[in-house]
Amino acid sequence: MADDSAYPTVPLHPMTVPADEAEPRSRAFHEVMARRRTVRDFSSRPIPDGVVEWAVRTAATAPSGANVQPWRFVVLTDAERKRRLREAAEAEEREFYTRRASPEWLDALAPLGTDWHKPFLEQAPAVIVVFEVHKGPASPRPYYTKESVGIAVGLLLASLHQAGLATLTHTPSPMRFLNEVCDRPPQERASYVIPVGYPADGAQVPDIRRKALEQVLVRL
Ligand code: IYR
Repeated sequence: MADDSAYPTVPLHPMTVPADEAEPRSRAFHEVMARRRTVRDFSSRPIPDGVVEWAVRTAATAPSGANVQPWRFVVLTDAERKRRLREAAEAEEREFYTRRASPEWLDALAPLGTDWHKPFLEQAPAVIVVFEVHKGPASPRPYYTKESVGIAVGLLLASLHQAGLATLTHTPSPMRFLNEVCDRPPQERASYVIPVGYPADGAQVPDIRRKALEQVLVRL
């Protein structure tokens, strides 16, 4: 096909999956992903070298509005830094659970058994804080920022999960304190705090179910 477009292009090297392998591969991927659970109880067992870096590389393959790639991933492993993170997050969360959250919101959270205590922020060997990068001295205006960063985080969680690591998508609110804890400039705005590690021995998770396909899929 002749390339007469007005912008530079390169050939696509598509994934080639034989048609008869597409469904079994999709099913196998589902079986891996369906075993992911949000974990709140972490072991101190170290994360093997390179896994977090590969997961961040994978996250950074996400599509983004105008290809601005408006994300920053800050990985905290230092004990003192994690202690500061926990202290600041617990102060916000105490406000949330005792004042800010509506009774309706607290009811919705009841099956998860969460409260303002966040020991996992120190127990997990690494905590990844994900920032949206907004317009600033060295960063262009992003588009569809929340969507772009959300997709990247989905890929991050999938990569860590397939490597055998557990994650928690934690959302302290408000998150401004994270700029100071993570030494980030004001155009960066934290949107996820993700402890990563192996689950503690005997870790328990809430007895909750995923919706069935018929509840989430509409075919027209
Ligand atoms: N940010 C609080 C509350 C919380 C909110 C939702 I929505 C959850 O799914 C879980 C927790 C916390 O992290 O405890």
